[in-house]
Amino acid sequence: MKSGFIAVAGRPNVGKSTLVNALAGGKVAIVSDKPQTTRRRIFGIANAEDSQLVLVDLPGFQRPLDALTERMQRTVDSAFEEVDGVLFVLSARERIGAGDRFIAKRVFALGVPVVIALNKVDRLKGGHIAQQMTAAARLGNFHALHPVSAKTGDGIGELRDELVGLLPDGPLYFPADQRTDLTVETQIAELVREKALQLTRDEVPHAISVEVEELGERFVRAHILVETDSQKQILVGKAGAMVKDIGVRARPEVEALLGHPVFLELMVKVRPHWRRNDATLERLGL
Ligand SMILES: Nc1nc2c(ncn2[C@@H]2O[C@H](COP(=O)(O)OP(=O)(O)OP(=O)(O)O)[C@@H](O)[C@H]2O)c(=O)[nH]1
Ligand SMILES: [Mg+2]
Repeated sequence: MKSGFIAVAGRPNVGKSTLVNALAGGKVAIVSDKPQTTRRRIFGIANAEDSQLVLVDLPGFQRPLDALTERMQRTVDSAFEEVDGVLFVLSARERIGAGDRFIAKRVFALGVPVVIALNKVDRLKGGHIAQQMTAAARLGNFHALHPVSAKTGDGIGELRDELVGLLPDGPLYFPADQRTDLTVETQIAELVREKALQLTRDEVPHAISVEVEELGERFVRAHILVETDSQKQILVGKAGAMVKDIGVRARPEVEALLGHPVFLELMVKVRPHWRRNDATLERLGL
């Protein structure tokens, strides 16, 4: 049995979580077009007959702005301590630049193999991909470089085989049918947050957090936390239209996760400055 842990590093929004989902063969991490979607460490587990590849999905590298982003960056730093390799994700759709070089400095100094995934190659011309691969190759002494599309699945099988090849002989760290380490409550909270992120923009997505208050047989109650009254108005929407829409979008996925129908009750609450409040962050598991 080959088993071990691969940390997934990269700038915000390059597609780390989408890639983890593709590699794990199912949704473990939420995804959005807003940067800083991932706030906590999430294991995405790719099980096979003779291997268990644990992908450590992480927040993107960033300059900390408040207690939340400080904790997020600490999560990234500490995740590098005991891994068998790093999957360094780049976006082929953006200039490979200073932000990527900053991360490269960290990951290439860890002393473990670094596999580069040049993501989002779908719909890009061959010449452009080749150029980006050349730029990516300059970042450091990589073990392998794979152009992939987490969205279409292009190159994912090859990348998974490459990563499994880095794993030492080891035990099963998780039951072979488990795909993530998140609790059911956290998975539900994340699904609700994903839908709220899809429907909001500017500063609002960053001010949203979700907490499951009650998980019953056929009933889930969750709070959508925001920081100000005006954010609350946005999330509630005209005559409750927005919060209703979030519920309509989240419920099928919550039901798929639980395996049965549920009544999903969502309430929007103001929790001033929750991003700066260590006690609240602790409670939210961040
Ligand atoms: N075209 C294209 N879009 C992609 C691909 N992979 C991810 N995306 C999009 O890129 C955006 C960011 O994806 P995420 O997976 O949330 O990115 P992330 O790196 O985890 O972002 P953070 O958690 O915020 O650091 C989403 O809109 C995805 O749909 C891809 O292969 N091709
Ligand atoms: Mg993410």
